[in-house]
Amino acid sequence: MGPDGLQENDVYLRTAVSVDSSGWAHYDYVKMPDYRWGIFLTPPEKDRTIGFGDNANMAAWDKVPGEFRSDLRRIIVTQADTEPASVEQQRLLGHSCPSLYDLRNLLQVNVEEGRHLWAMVHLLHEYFGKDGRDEAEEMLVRRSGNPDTPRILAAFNKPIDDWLSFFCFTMFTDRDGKFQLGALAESGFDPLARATRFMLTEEAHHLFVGDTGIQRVLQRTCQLMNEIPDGDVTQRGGIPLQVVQKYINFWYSASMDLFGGEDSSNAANYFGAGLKGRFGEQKDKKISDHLALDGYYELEWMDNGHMSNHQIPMRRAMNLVLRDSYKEDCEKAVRRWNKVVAKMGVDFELTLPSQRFNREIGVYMNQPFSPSGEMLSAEDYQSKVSNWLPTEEDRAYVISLMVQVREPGKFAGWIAPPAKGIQGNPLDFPYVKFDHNN
Ligand code: BYC
Ligand code: FE
Ligand code: FE
Repeated sequence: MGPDGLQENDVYLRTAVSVDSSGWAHYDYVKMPDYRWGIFLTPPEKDRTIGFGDNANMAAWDKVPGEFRSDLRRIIVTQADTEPASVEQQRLLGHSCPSLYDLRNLLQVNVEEGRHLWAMVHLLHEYFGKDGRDEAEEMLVRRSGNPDTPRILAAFNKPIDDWLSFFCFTMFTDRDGKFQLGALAESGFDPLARATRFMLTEEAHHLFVGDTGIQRVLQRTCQLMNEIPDGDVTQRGGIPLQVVQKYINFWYSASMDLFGGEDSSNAANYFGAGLKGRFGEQKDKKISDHLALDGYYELEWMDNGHMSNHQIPMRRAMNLVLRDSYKEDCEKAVRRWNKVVAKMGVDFELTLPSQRFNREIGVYMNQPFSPSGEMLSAEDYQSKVSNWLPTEEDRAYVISLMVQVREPGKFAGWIAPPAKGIQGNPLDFPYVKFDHNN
């Protein structure tokens, strides 16, 4: 279920060879089937203790604590399941890569997501015995988008048929990964903490691919807008800024759902047990209360026909707290993109939709909120939603632009080249080698 074709091509990949911070990355041509799926754990911290919850300050676990076994297994299974799901979603994109540089980045992301699955399956096999092995087998049965055996979380069943979706996914959905992995890196179950810490070092590149990918689309569109001031960029094969905004709305709202419900007893249990912390639980100076037994998170939602204020006890609001860290991170990127657009003299501002918009999970689920968070009537929402989410025509247009570009240094017309190549190599470096057979 990996990338379709491309098994025989030499790909200029980064491979993790050890965990020490200076020398873990090794760059060379590798055929994907030969990519080394190592299991990497960051070095153990001597006398590590649990950093939060009811078991705070006790020794971290190096075996599965019996009373939390099923919660822990469930967290690991949910995390593991997303990794192959993303590879399945992306498996056909190689056929329409906008450049060899982009193709290489796609394949780099794919092999690392494969490795992440391997790292999580290792935990299941090593620490959970038979039921862990059974869960690992199930992982091989589920398939992204399969109506009978879908992947666990909804965003991982949505198709990624074009590269604008791929960039939005790596920007917004991989970024959920950054925050979920960051929360698991705090775990009192030490093997999980050490595995996810190392995964996070790879995750940074996935986010880079998404962030710069969207930025390059914006740059190319603005360039076309400047060349044909009153014209329509679609006449020149560009992607209109409004369409980019709709894709952002789609993937950002789908990724918000990956944090679970706003008021969650699961989240409270995971935190209380010391299984899943907040982002930066140990390092962030702003987090000083590691018990979170006091205080409330206040949130407005619809109740008996009107919006009213609710107080969520802090531990039950941990999904929301994590999501807020995520939102802040996304906002920074959007501000950077807007600077790029403004610098090119184009008057357009990208925004992130409200947390209430287009939700399938939690307290705003299936309610007609606008991207600015306003409650609308169902009819009003229906009449406007084509301005906010990609329509069939938008998708068909974006897909029509997707043609494979294989000549080193050349880029498809809908995207600007990146600022620089990979690992000091020039843009026209053959990042993926094709011969006449493939
Ligand atoms: N879809 O208490 P609640 C990544 C269920 S991405 C479907 O609100 P909880 C990556 C839930 O199971 C990071 N069902 O939620 C990125 C529960 O069911 P039960 C992935 C959902 O449990 C790109 C009920 O609704 N990592 O690595 O606190 C490429 C009430 O749930 C969903 C993780 O997810 C949903 N979205 O939170 C490659 C970390 N949300 O109990 C990779 C591990 C909730 O009523 N997972 N439900 O049967 C977790 O920590 C939690 O399971 C979640 C859900 C945050 C996902
Ligand atoms: Fe991953
Ligand atoms: Fe990732």
